[in-house]
Amino acid sequence: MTTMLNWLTKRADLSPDHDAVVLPDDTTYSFKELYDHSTTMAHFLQQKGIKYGDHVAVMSPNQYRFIVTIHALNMIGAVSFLLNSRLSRSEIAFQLDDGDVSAVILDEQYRDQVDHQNVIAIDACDLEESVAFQPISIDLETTAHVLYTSGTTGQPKGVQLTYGNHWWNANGSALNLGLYPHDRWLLSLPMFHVGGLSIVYRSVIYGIPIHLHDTFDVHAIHRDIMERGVTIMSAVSVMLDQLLERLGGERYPEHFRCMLLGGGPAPEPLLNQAKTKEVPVYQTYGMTETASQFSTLDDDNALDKLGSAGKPLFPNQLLIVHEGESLPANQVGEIMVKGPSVTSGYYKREAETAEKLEYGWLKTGDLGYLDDDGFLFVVDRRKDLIISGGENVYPAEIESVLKGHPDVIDVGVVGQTDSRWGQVPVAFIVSGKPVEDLDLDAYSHAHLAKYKVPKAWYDIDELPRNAAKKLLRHQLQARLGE
Ligand code: S0N
Ligand code: AMP
Ligand code: MG
Ligand code: MG
Ligand code: MG
Repeated sequence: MTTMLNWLTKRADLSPDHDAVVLPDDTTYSFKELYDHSTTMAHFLQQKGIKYGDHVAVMSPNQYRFIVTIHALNMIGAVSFLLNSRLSRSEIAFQLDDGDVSAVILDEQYRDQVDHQNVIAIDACDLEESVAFQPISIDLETTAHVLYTSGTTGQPKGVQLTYGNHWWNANGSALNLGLYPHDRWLLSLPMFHVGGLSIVYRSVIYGIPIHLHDTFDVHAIHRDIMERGVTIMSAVSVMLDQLLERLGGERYPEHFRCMLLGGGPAPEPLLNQAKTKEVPVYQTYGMTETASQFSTLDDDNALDKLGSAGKPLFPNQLLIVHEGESLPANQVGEIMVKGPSVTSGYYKREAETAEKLEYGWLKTGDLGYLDDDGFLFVVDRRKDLIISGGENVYPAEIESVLKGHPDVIDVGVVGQTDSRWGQVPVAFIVSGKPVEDLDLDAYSHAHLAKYKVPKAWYDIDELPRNAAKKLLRHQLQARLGE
C-alpha cells in the first residue's frame, strides 16, 4: 500500500493561485478555487449519502463541474463510473446494473437517458458556499474509476483504473514530453474516456491549467491555440483533420509544442499534411486498459519516424508476440504491454481478466511491429473493431441488437471507410422483405448510441459463413470493394 496526500490538496498548497481551468469565455479557476469547490461538492455529496467505496456514476458534458465532481468523489473515496453520454438508455442501464452503481450524478440534459432511483443533479450544489472537507488520502492500489469498453464477444466490460495507473501515466507522459511551468493543456476530448480523463490528472499533478472545451468547436479551439498560450493538445484524427483545415496557410505559435494524436489509426496523408504545416504531431498508442498513452513518439523522432507510435513511456515494456514467442524487429504480431499504468482487470470478469492479463502482460489484440530502432508501428486494430471518430464500435454488439428485429433473419456488420469518421459501420441484412421497408434506423436508434447505428443497409440473400457457421466478415468487406 502506497498512500499520498490527495493530489488536489497537495497542488492547492503548492500553487494555489496558479490557473487550474480556463474556459473559452476566459472564466478562470485557480487551484485554490478548484480545491474549495471540490471540498464543497464532496461535503454536499456526503450529505446525499455517498460514502467511501460507493460506486457512483457521473454523466456530464465537458464542463468545469465535471472536473469538480471527479475531485470530490476522489476526496470521499468513491469509485466513479464515467458514462459516455452518447450511449442509449439501454446501454447506460446495462452499465449501471453491471457496475453495482448506487447513485448517478447527472447533468439535467441527460435525464431521459438514465433510469435510476438515486439521481443527484450535477448543478444542485452551490459551489460558492465554500464548505470545508477533509479529503481521504490516495492509495495507489485503490480503484479510482471504472470505464466501460466493448469487446468482440458479449457485453461491455468495466475497466478498473487505480490511482497508481493514473499516477504512472502522468509521470511517464511528463518524462517523455517534458514539462514547463508555462504549459497549458487543451482538453476537448470527452472526460468520460481515458484520453480526456488523463488530462485532469496531469493538470493537478503537474500544476498546469486545462483549457476546457465542452464541444468540439474548431474555431474556438483554433483561437485558443493561436492566442491564449496553449502548449499541448490531445486529439483524435477527425479533430486534427478539421483543425488543419481551419489552420489553412497559417502556422501555430512557436510555444505550441505538442499535438498528441491517439485513439485510433492516423492516416498517412493526415500526418504528411500536419508535417507540411509544421504542426508538431506526436502519435501515441494507448487504450482504456493502459490509462491512456502507453507508447508515444518523442521530440527527437516526431518527424523522421512519421507513422510510428514511438517507444513505451518510462518504465513501460512492450513485446510483439506470435504463438507465445516474442518476435524480432519488423515482424508483425500481437502487441503485448506491461507496466504500472496497465489496468488491474475488468470489474467482476475474472475469466476475461485471466485470459487477457498474464504475469502483468496485457494482450491488446492489436497488431504491430517494432522497427530496427525499436519504434512501434501499429498495423491493425483489435479483431473486428471499427473506430468511428475515436469511438469504438463492435459489429457483434450491433448484430445482436438487430437480430431482435422481427423481420431480420440474419445480419452481418462491417466497417466501411469514411472520409469524415475514418470508418463507419454498415450492415448486410437477410430478410424476407426489402431493407428499406424495415425501418432499421429507428429500431437501432432505440437501442444503440448514434455512432453505432449502421450508415448503410444492404440486402443479402445469405451471409457468408464457414462450416462452423462463423461469419466470414472479410467476404462482406470485399463486397464493399475494401
Ligand atoms: C470527434 C467528435 C468531437 C465529434 O463530435 P462533434 O463534432 O462534437 O459532433 P456532434 O456535434 O456532437 O454531433 C454531430 C453529429 O455527428 C455524430 N457523431 C459524433 N461523434 C461521432 C463519432 N465519433 N462517430 C460517428 N458519428 C459521430 C453525432 O451523432 C451527430 O449526428 P447527427 O448530426 O446525425 O445528430 C467526437 O466524436 C469525439 O469526441 N470523439 C473522440 C472520442 C474519444 O475520446 N476517443 C478516444 C478514446 N480513446 C482513449 O481515450 C484512449 C486513447 C487516449 O488516451 C488518447 C487519445 C487521443 C489523444 C491522446 C490520448 C492519450 O493517450 O493521452
Ligand atoms: P479505447 O480504449 O476505446 O480507446 O481503444 C483503444 C484502441 O484504439 C486500441 O486498442 C487500438 O485498437 C486503437 N488505437 C489506439 N492508438 C492507436 C494508434 N496509434 N494506431 C492505431 N490504433 C490505435
Ligand atoms: Mg477566478
Ligand atoms: Mg459539435
Ligand atoms: Mg473507445
